[in-house]
Amino acid sequence: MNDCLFCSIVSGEIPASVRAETENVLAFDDVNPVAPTHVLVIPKRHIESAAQIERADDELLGELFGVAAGIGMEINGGWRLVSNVGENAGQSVFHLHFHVLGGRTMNWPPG
Ligand code: DGP
Repeated sequence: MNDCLFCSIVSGEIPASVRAETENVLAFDDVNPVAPTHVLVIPKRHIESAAQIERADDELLGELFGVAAGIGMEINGGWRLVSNVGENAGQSVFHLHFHVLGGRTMNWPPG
């Protein structure tokens, strides 16, 4: 999609520190980390947010969660998986992404 930051990372137009890649999924370090490990896991195909996931995406979702869990399981002490949907939740990039966060104690409820 034109003008999408994460599509530009997928195409290589914008550089990123890639942590994992599969056929349909890319994982890279968040440019503004809020935890010692802060990796973004995205589908290479443009999907606006978790609200736009469809049943036809079941296999893609499995791939996304598989990559996220692979990163998370390397973090000692546990990890958190977050996807912000919409502006009130703090979504700032409108290309579906899961934050894998770990390496510090997390608070609940989140702010
Ligand atoms: P969210 O606010 O949930 O939509 O998360 C978007 C995240 O994307 C935010 O934590 C910062 C990150 N981000 C924004 N621009 C870039 C970029 O150019 N490169 C990388 N690696 N991450 C970015």
